[in-house]
Amino acid sequence: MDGLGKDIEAAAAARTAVGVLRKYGAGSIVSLIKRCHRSLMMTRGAVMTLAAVDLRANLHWLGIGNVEAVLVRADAAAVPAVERLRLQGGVVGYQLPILAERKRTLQPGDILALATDGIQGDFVGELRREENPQRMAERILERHFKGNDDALILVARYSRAAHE
Ligand SMILES: [Mn+2]
Repeated sequence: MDGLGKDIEAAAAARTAVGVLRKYGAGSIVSLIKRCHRSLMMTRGAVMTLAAVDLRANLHWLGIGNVEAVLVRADAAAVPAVERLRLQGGVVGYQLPILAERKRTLQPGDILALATDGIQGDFVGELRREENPQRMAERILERHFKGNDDALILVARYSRAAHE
């Protein structure tokens, strides 16, 4: 998530959303966005992208605004092998579209990266299939941090389904 603006009000909006997610984190991502929306109405609002993986290896995501989500498939021959996940317009706490959760089925080794707009958008090339996710995140922050905004990058690799 990224609170609107770059000051203490932006931080307050983001913190409010964090509190909602901590409290209701087990809920569906649609319900979480709605809860955040209600709680953030008294703040400046935030953009946010939520992603959850269920026990059937399905990645569910919902993004309002411009927190980017990129899925890199372990299988380089997959079509598409790299996908920028679709986001919806709006601001949580101000204006929500009709929420449409989306879904992809993951394979072991697939990589998901989430990045706020403090990271330049051309970081996808840094996502390498064989590398440690922490190292990828650190390198992206080093090379693609714009420097005029706060930034967050999260890189995760899906290992295997829980029932295996
Ligand atoms: Mn930002």
